[in-house]
Amino acid sequence: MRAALSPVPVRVRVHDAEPFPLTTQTTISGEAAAAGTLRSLLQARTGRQPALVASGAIRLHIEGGGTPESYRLVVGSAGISVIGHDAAGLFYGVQTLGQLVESAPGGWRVPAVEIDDFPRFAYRGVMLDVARHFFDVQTVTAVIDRAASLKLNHLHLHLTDDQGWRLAVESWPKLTEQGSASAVRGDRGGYYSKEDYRRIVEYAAERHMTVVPEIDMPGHTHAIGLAYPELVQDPALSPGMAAEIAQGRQPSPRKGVGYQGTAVGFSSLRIHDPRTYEFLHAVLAEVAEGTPGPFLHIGGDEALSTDAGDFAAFMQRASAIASSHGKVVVAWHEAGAVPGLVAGAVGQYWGSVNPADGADRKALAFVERGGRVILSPSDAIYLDMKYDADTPIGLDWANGPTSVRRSYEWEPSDVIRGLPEEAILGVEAPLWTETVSSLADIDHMMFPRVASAAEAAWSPATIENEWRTWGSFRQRIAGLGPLWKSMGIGFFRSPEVPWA
Ligand code: TNX
Repeated sequence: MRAALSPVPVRVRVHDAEPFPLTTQTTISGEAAAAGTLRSLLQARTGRQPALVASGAIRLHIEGGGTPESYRLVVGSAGISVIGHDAAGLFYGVQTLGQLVESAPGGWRVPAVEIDDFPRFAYRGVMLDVARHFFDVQTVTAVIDRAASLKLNHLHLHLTDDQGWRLAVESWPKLTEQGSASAVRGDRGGYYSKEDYRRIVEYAAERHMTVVPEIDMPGHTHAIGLAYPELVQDPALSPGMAAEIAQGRQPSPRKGVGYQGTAVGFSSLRIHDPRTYEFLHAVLAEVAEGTPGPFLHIGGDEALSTDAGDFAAFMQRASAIASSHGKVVVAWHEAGAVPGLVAGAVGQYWGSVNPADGADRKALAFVERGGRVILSPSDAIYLDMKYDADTPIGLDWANGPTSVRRSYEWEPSDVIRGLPEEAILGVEAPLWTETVSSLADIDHMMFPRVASAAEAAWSPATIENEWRTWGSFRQRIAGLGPLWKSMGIGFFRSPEVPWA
C-alpha cells in the first residue's frame, strides 16, 4: 500500500522503522503560525490538539537555504521535524504531515519517513466561478482550506459574468446594487462588499494563497447592462443560441433583465464608447487596489458577439489599463491573438489536452510577447465536467465526461508543442458553476479530481518507484479519504478509487 500523499512529494523515503506515536502527551514547538495549522489539523483528524511547548516532540522551523516553498520532513519514533525554507514551505510540510497521520490498533501514529519536497510550478491554482452561482464568504474560505491542503497557492475568483456582478465597486455602485441579484435558474445572487473581499484575501494569505480577481470582458457582460445599460450592446444571438431558445432550452436574454440561462457569447461591452474606458479605468483601479497579489485577470474568452477588430482594440486597451494599475495581466487564451496585447501578459489556456482550432498558437503568442502560460486543459481539469454519464450535476462539452483517471493522466509539458517548461507559469483547475450551487456540489465536483490538478502543478513529471502513476495515485487518494472526511469534505466516492 502507498502512503496517503498527494501531491506526491519529490523524494519520499519510507523507512522500515517504528512509527511516531501520537498520544495525549505529544507536544509541538516552533513557529506559531505553523503550529496553529497543525493543531487544528490534528484536532480535526484525531480529536486532540497537542500542547505548544518550548521544546516539543514535533518541531516546526524555518531555515533558509532551500528553494521557495520547499520543506524537509523527517519522522522517527522519537520525534518529527518539519523544516520549511520559508513560511509557505513549512505550511506545506505541515499539510504533508497531516496526510501521513493514520489510525492503527494502538492509536494514532505517523509512519517513519523522510521527505524532501518542492513545487514544480510557481502558480498552482483553482478557480471558483462566483458569478453563475454566488457563494458566500464562508463557502469561499472553505474552498481555500481545501485547496491549500493540496498545496495550491492561487485562488482565481471569476467575479463577473452575464448572470451577475459580484464585487462592490464604489465609483460604479449600481454594478452590485442592480447587477448582483440574478444567478442561473433564478437562484439567489449576491456580492462581496469590499470588506468581504478583504476577508477572503486575508484568509487566503494566511494559507499562502494569492487571490486572482477576474473581471471578464468584453463578452460575459450582460449583468453590467442591468446597472449601466449605456455600456453594453443589445444581446446578439448566434444561430445555435437562437435555436436553443426556440426549443425552450435557454431563456432569451433581454437587455436590462437579469439573465438566468447558461448560454455564452451573446453579450458585449460597447467598444467605441469613451464611457466604456472610463468604466474600465475606475473598475480596474479599485480591483487592483483591493488586491495585494500581482495578478489581474481581464477575461477575454468567448467574446462571440464582439467584432474581431473591436475585440483586438478592446483587449489592447484593457490590458494596458490593467497593467497601468501595476498588475500582471492574465487573460484567457483567445486574447493571445491580439497583436497589441500588453507585453508580459499571462495566457490561460483552456483548450483540450490535444489542442484544436489554433488554441495552442494563441497561447504561444503570450510567450512571444514575454509572458507565460497557465494550463487549464478543459478535458482534463475542468472540475465542472461530469465524471461519467450518471453524475447528477456538471457539463460534458469537453470531450465528454472526465473520469478521475483522465483528470490525472496528462502531462503539462505535452499539451502545447513548442511551449518550454520555463514558459509554463503553472496549472489551474477551474470550477464553473452553472450546475453547482452549494458547498456539497463544489466538494462533489472538486474531490478527488482537484488532487490530480494539484499533482500536475506540484509534482515532477516522473518520480522513481512509479509514485507518479495512475496506479499509485488512486491508492494514495483512497488513503486520503479519512482525512478528507474529517475535514468535512463531501468528496465523490468514485468507483475508480479503492476507498477503504
Ligand atoms: C467555457 S472556459 C467558459 C465558461 C463556461 C464553461 C463551462 C471559458 C474561458 N469559458 O464561460 O462557464 O465553458 O464549462
